[in-house]
Amino acid sequence: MTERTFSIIKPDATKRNLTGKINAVIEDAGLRIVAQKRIRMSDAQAKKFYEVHSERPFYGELVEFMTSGPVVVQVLEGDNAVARYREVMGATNPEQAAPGTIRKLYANNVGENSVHGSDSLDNAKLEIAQFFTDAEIVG
Ligand code: RTP
Ligand code: MG
Repeated sequence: MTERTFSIIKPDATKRNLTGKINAVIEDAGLRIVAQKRIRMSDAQAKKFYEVHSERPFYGELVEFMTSGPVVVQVLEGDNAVARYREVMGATNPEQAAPGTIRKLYANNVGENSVHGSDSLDNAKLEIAQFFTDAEIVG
């Protein structure tokens, strides 16, 4: 089934000028980038986005990291896009990520792990709506 998922290229990756290389992995995996913009996330945006992790010990560090530099927010479209992109990203910890995945190729560590991808179709819809209007998504 054709789906849309939400992606973020995180500050560790934009800092190292890896946007194009990450986009190549995404496109080579058969996902289409149907919306994309480079933004600086505000503290309020990052706190809201990661609200599910607000009780976790790494929450403060995570919000600080996500606001530490530019990010590229994206909408990806394709067959089973949510699960497919999770595969392409690899495990949260790059040491456990499979060869060829974005995190294996580029992530610094479990926190600075280069990309975010929605973990369910419902969350994808909520996350896309936090950053894009319908008119900004061109399928
Ligand atoms: P994401 O939400 O960014 O796509 O990553 P994920 O599903 O693979 O991992 P999740 O458990 O949702 O964690 C969200 C992000 O929090 C940071 N994190 N740091 N220091 C730590 O132990 C730790 N654990 C998670 C990572 O940036 C992770 O992607
Ligand atoms: Mg997650």
